[in-house]
Amino acid sequence: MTSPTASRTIVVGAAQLGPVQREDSRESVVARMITLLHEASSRGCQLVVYPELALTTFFPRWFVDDIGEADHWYETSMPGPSTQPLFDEAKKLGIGFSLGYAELTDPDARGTRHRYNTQILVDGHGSIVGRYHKVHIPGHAGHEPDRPFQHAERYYFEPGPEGFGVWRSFGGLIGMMTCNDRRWPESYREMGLQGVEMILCGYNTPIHYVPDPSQDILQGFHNSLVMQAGAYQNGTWVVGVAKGGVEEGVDSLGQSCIIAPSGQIVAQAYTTGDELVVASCDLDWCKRYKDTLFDFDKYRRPEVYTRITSQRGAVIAPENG
Ligand code: CDT
Repeated sequence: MTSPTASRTIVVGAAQLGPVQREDSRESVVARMITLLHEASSRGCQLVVYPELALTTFFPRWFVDDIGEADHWYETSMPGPSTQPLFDEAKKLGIGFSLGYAELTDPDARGTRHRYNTQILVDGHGSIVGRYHKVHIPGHAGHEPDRPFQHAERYYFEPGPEGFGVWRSFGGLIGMMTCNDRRWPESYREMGLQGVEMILCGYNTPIHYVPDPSQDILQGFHNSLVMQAGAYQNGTWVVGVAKGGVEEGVDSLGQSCIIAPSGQIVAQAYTTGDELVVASCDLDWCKRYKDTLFDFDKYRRPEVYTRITSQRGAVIAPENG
């Protein structure tokens, strides 16, 4: 693997946000984000990572019959009027950032406007250098009135068609994924196969999992389990950033954390509110795993992994004999 030549250490801040209520304006959220940005600057951060759908409440918890009624939750430009101050302040401080938001695109060649759960990467000069559209969209597409709250992401967002990218930025190879993506090994491996050295992941995870409440007490365990495994198995840093706390009556997991390529958590949030978690991340640490136990070129066997891309659901093995 060839490495970029710039500094190999990134001081990164995981900027966890506490709840954003339905009535909270984007301007008030951006003000909170700028407060965290100033703290990040005083603690030497070069890159700050904000959660999924950072600018608004997690609106897929409500269903509307006409999706047009939900347009106000989406951004039609980035930066837009309410996010410009964040871009301006970050540029002034020379800090890059990653931000999750709901995107409503301009019409494409067929006149279709797309709705994506989007995450962007902005460099220290205020330029958007990477845009990612969430691939694994969880939850349901129709109204399920018996639930205590909806998780209608499959109604509000289409899955990103581009897959997982990795961008040369901040002196390294940076990838993005969003929330549910972190539970799927394919997300990490797609980026691992592009040499990723740091994956940025925002999330909103309700503690109550409606289809199977027995999983509720395991939410924190599963959160760290998947990100620690993904980091180790691909020799990459992972920065997981929550919107936590009780938002519109729904209790959401905090536990934002920064994970080393060894799989060890090196820093973790201890509140469920606005909190900055900082770590100094040596990207060369990735090589200890990428060049040894997880030397993909030497040890992987893609010729026997054909089901992974040819098949979606499980095809149960036939009975013996
Ligand atoms: N936002 C998001 O992707 N949340 C999911 C909740 C899954 S339950 C429908 C997550 O994986 O945390």
